[in-house]
Amino acid sequence: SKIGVLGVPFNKGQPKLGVAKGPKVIRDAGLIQKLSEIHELVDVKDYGDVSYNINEVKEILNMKEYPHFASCNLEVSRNVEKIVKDGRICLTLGGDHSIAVGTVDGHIKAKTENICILWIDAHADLNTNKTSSSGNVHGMPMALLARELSDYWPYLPGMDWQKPVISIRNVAYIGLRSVDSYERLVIDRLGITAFGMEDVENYGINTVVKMALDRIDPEGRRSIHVSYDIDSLDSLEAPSTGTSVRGGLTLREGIHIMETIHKTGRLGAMDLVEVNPSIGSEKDVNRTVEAAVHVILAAFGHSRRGLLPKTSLPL
Ligand code: DIR
Ligand code: MN
Ligand code: MN
Ligand code: MN
Repeated sequence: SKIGVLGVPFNKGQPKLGVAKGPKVIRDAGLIQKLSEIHELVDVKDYGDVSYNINEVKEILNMKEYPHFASCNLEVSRNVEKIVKDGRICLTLGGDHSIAVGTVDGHIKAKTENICILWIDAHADLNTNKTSSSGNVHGMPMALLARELSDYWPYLPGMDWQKPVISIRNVAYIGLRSVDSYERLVIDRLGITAFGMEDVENYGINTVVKMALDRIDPEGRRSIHVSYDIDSLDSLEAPSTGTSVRGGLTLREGIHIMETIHKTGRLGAMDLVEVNPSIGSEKDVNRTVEAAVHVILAAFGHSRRGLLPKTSLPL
């Protein structure tokens, strides 16, 4: 398979600056080399980091750093669209989760709308500027992407390129355990497919992923976008992230999700966001980055069963 890696060192969707160093620490852990070693057929190209010029658009009430958010995501969308059109699965390294507006938009533009989204997160990221109590844009990307929520937004200058064409029926959550009250209302009213930690306990992770895929892509012909917030994992597995919540997915469950997605053969794009190396001890950071790398390698076909040797030994 062909992979394109894109870094987005963006931190303005939330207040903790270190998340901009996510792409660097994940690359420094040897990601590109490890991807290319999964098996002979993997072809990895690193497209480097996104940079952007700030467009002077007006501020939006209760959306902190809105002009940066709008400007950066336009560049993210252009880059992801190009990488997917190059015939590669686009792996975007964040940065905070607000960059998923651009990654999903770019994926949609490259695949002419025929996509579905698996949002792996402790949080629903489904606030609008009216419901958010923090004003942090990383808590809003899913609400910006969903067609059914477009009437709840004011006009957003500098975001005309972003069309909310994805239906919330083609979106599923896994890992939820910190959902704000208006987010809960939206999930219930719109009947969004949302598997919280209690569902992982009730059904097990294998059944949860299968049920999620069955809901968002019943015919098995959509390009799958996985937006993976590292805070979906338990705080013990991924301590170095801005809004960690205890009682989350184990790394085994996190890997299992991506192995299952890999087996569909329809992964189109993946985001790995919210790794913040400025949080916690050196040991915490290494543990978090290692977890991120494991999850990514599983997505691109690394097998825990091991591979047979390439050449046969004269045994
Ligand atoms: C909260 C936290 N729901 C907010 N969201 C986070 O600020 O809107 N998302 N941490 O990742
Ligand atoms: Mn998130
Ligand atoms: Mn989160
Ligand atoms: Mn977060």
